Amino acid sequence: MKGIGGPGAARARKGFDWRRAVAGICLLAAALGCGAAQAEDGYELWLRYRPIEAARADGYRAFATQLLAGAATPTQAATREELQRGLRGLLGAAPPLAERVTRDGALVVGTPASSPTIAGLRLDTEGLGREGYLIRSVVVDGRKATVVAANDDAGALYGAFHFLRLLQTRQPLDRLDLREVPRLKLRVLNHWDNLDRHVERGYAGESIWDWHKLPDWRDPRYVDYARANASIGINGTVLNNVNSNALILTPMYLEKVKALADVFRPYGIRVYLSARFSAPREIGGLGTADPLDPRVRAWWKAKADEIYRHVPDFGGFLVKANSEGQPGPQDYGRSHADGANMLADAVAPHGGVVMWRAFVYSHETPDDRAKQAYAEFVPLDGRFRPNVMVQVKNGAIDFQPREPFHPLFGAMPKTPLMMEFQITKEYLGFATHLVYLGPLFEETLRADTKAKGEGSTVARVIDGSLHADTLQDPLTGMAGVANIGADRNWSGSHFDQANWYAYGRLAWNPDASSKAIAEDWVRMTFSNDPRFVAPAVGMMVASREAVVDYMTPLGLHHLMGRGHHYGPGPWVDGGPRADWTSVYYHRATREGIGFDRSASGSNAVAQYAPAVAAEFGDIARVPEPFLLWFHHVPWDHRMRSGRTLWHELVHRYTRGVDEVKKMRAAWDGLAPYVDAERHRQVAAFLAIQEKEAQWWRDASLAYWQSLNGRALPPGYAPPPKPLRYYQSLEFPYAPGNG
Ligand code: GCV
Repeated sequence: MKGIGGPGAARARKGFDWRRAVAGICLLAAALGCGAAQAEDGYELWLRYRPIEAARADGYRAFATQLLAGAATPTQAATREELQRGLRGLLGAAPPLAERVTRDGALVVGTPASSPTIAGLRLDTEGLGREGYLIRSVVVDGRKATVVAANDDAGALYGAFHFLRLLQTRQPLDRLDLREVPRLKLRVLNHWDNLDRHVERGYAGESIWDWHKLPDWRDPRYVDYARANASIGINGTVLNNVNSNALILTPMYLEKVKALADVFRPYGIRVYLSARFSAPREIGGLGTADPLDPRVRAWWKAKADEIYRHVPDFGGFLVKANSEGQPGPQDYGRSHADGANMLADAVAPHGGVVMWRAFVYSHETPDDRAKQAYAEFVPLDGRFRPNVMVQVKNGAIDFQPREPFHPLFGAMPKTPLMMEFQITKEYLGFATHLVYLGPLFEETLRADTKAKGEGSTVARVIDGSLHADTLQDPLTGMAGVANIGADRNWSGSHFDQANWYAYGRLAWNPDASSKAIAEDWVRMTFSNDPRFVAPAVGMMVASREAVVDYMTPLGLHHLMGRGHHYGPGPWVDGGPRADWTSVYYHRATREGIGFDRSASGSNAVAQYAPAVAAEFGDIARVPEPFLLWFHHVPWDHRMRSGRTLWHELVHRYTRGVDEVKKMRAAWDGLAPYVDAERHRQVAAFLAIQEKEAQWWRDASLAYWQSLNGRALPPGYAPPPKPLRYYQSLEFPYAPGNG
């Protein structure tokens, strides 16, 4: 591809030369100092649309000399408005609107129905569905043009955002031939937001949903939320916490839900609700919520009808049932399938779906917690209605810094499985630690379940292609537990915005590269200067491994403070449930450490396909990052590095802290390329991260030493404080607690 300043760039135009005028305005702006990096608070996310540097802007203007985009529907209007806003910001002025291509360099956006120009081009839009799009360099009536074409307004909206991204990331525009179709149908955010605006596991302030003022006050921020989501292809949002309150289903709240749905609709975003299974009792006046009771079924059907009267395109229900104390069908001796199917029948006439979570475990079940979801759900394979998806967390425990993929992936060939990732960093340093989750998401999606031989990746399970023989045209989807709150920068920190962004891009294409996504995000959010881009992306890509090292190296897991999950707590023991303690998971003794999930232990490995089970179950073959997840290992066990396990653990904890030090130094060097306001906050948060990484290392090592009685290998600094100091720390007001 050629650069952006192609032959069209320098072509003189007849009449008023708006490009020249714009260039003049930009020069004036630069002279007035507007070109300098100005303080930014992060509100604009990756949709900043800052002026393209003068040397390149003319080249880009040559590809937006006119804008042909309808506004006959709310989605078309939103698309056109976004293009005008984006091009105005990037190029200094929005191109004039036109009905026909009369100049070289027109930008034509729409569908064959909305645009006669697009209809006339007879592009091959087959297979694009409702949401796919093409971006092509074409010739219209002898004039060069760029067309963003789709079958439906939603696809054109996504294409418009993609076109803007090409400019934002400084891509060439002169020979475009892009074709994009989302691989997953439902790309959904899960807000764990309560009606009192507390966000469970939220680290970005209170909920953005101002329930009290809704429906009359619709905060303009809701539109920006919708724009940001649409820009990365997110097409659904579950408004309330899975630990749900039945009040959300009452008429007063449905009015509020309707108000939000009306704001989001033009951006292709459907609203869903977390349903409390016991709602028929709590707000319905029934004495039971038994899913097989005809009165209960009738109540849910009537409730669904009522919801659809408010929100005709309501997406459906998300349900957490019989998990962590939530009500569910098992309270009545019924199965998860009975519960899910009852709700599915209620929403089916309206085209709704049910996302039924597989995050179930009970401390009354004596078996390894990691095995319980599989044990409950695999026998139900094939027993769910077609409009039910079983929503499965990426790993079998709970969003740890590293987990092997959940054994349910690949094990339910007759049931659509939906991925659930956690974007908010409950176990990864809350908002202050810079941890880019793209590599974590990518690692799970690329993991090979081997359910049908090599190449049976998790991505192929969730996109439906792996089980195409047993599931025809299934629902497909991905859910991300949102990290969005009322904080001005949305996510609690500037770099946490990248996790929202990466989630959306990977939900669109689960095979995308997390590194390439990071690069796009860095360019859009901060700067295209290569002196900034490469080091910033480098920090992001390294950050996930760093947090694994300083929190839970080599397959350790669930070692954080009790309840709030802030900071190290490997000593956590006792309390109401063994499976909410750390000692349950690490099983460290004087002799060794780790959870034996091999055949000699809980045999959780047997839940994986035989080839994977053989690998995970063999201490000589298990990938070292999962060693202590699957095996109880003597401290003197020889690692592939030649170190003993104890030495390797000390090495990795220390390496994690060192990596954060490197991240800090790298960020310090990036000050010239970032506005001072954002630079200062990231630097301050990195300082917190370094302090807390050190704390994780020191507290963990002090605790392991108290069990194994070993000194640190030579050259490693001992923990500066005694174990009792770390154990004495308490954080009753740590944010996000449930
Ligand atoms: C919404 C973990 C979290 C809980 C969360 C639960 C879930 O246990 O700590 O806050 O509850 O997962 O995913 O349902």
